[in-house]
Amino acid sequence: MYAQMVKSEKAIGGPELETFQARIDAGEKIEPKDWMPAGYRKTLIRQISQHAHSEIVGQLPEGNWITRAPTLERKAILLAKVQDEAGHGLYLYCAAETLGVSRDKLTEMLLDGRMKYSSIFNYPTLTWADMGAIGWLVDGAAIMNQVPLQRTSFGPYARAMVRICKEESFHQRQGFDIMMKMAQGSASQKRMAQDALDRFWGPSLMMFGPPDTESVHTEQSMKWQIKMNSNDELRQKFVDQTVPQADYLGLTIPDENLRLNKKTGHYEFSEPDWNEFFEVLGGNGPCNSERLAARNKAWDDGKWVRDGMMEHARKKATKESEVSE
Ligand code: BYC
Repeated sequence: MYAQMVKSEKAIGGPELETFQARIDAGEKIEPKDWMPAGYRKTLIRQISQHAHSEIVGQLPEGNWITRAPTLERKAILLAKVQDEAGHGLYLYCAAETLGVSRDKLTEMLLDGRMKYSSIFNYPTLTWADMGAIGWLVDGAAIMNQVPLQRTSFGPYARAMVRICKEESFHQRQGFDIMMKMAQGSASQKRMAQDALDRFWGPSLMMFGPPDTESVHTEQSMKWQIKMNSNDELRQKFVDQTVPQADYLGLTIPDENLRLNKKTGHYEFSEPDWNEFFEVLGGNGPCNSERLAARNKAWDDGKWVRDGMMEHARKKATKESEVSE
């Protein structure tokens, strides 16, 4: 359906499409009221809302550890981080709404499983070291993907990304700080840190999406500058950045094939388990049903608040219209 839509627009071509592409190639921002191809709008809605949903669902694995943080300071930091993720979700839903879709509709599509969120959040957080691994690796991967998106062609998305990236870099540092503390701690703390790295390494590589050869959207999205890099380019950058950090921590990346290719200056590494990735995308990851159940419960439990707010707004509007008459 998506491919068909894009194809028919290409077939139609025409001056509008050419002018649109020329604006993008010249680095101009596309704003919500500007003309845009239906496929561009649809791709943005899909990507921005998948990103927004990821921020919201992403609160769950870390939220799981707020009550069990080892110190008051760590608890305050984790609480602030999880709140930041909620804020990121809100900026992104607002950016998506400028494209003519309502936040309620997007939420409905997340809750009934029609829309995706990042695969990474379907893995459990088993120990406190996982808070370190998530900050270091998951936020690290997110930054790698999102820094270039500050230059994406759609204005509201690019602007939302500026603030998100600032906060994500704080998140990444707090994760690295936890890992450093654990890696330099007792033998059992170091084991916990290594175990968290072992479990989160593969899923973090999967965050960048399938290999370029299997990516459905990359080619068109890069042409429209909705994506600035391909999945494999960003995955490579992430590995190149992260391996020296693991060395610094004294931890071992769980990949026997990992080696620096001196000629290219890049690390060679094993592909993650792509069968597992597609299983997780299909709803069969370790925590998919738990995550969706938690979001559905939150939505149902919040109904009385939404109803109360709507009623309050309705009464206020009625009163104001009576006064103005
Ligand atoms: N998980 O053609 P492709 C965060 C889907 S970080 C789930 O390459 P695209 C956070 C893809 O949607 C995470 N689904 O797609 C961090 C497509 O399916 P549909 C969020 C995935 O869109 C820390 C299909 O596979 N970040 O929020 O060109 C704390 C084919 O893939 C995944 C973003 O969303 C995945 N890992 O590229 C808290 C960044 N990978 O839609 C929160 C913005 C692929 O056709 N998004 N799929 O049914 C992007 O940059 C791109 O959407 C992706 C995928 C790189 C993720």
